[in-house]
Amino acid sequence: MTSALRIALQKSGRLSEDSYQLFKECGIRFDYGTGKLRSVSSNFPAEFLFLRDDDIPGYVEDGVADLGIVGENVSVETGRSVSTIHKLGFSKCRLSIAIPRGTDWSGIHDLTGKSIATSYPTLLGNYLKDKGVSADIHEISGSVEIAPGIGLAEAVCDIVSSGSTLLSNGLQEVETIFRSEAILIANPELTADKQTLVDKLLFRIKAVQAAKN
Ligand code: PRT
Ligand code: ZN
Repeated sequence: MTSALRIALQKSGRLSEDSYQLFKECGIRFDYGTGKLRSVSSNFPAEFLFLRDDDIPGYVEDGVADLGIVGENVSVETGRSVSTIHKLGFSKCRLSIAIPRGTDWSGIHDLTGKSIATSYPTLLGNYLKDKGVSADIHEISGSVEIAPGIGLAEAVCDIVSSGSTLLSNGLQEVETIFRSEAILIANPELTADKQTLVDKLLFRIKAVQAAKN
């Protein structure tokens, strides 16, 4: 007998509702939002695990889950060995550098020798290295936008969607370093049986997306 696909979804956050809706539109039913941490689908061979988004790439790399939905920003930042098998088109955002409003800006080299607060040290570090800029990356796990105002850093590098959080913290966006959306990731060594199930699922996802365009 084929074992069910294990699919890791964000428990509660910006990816959760759209991830659930996607499976619903694919005709795959499971309990969601009940507080349970796992749920077996009643009409597709799949079991869903509800986790923090940051943990999903690791679970997929280790094979605890076969598939997962995360932001591309998180997948790249964690650097886990997972395959990106499909872009899902929701939870779009960008990772941008921002500085206090009114500060002069002539380009990324202005950050040389400055300190930048971020929750994305890998993505930022790679970008700065690529541009030949040497700056001090200060890693913090949340409320990054507050850092310049309290003297913790001279700039920030954070996720932006509408831009209103930057605005209300007196910051201006000066450079976008990465564009992200929700992606479907997979363990790179799925069994042939599981790959057949993934292909079935992808076929449905593509049909749902095509119907929307
Ligand atoms: O609890 P858990 O760890 O699972 O969730 P989380 O709090 O780490 O993540 P969550 O739910 O906030 O975001 C999940 C994913 O959604 C991110 O990894 C991104 O891929 C994507 N996403 C899309 C966003 C945003 N839009 C977004 N606006 N993630 C975060 N934000 C934050 C941003 O950090 C900033 O504080 O929203 C604020 C800015 O929003 P604007 O609209 O004011 O610019
Ligand atoms: Zn998270």
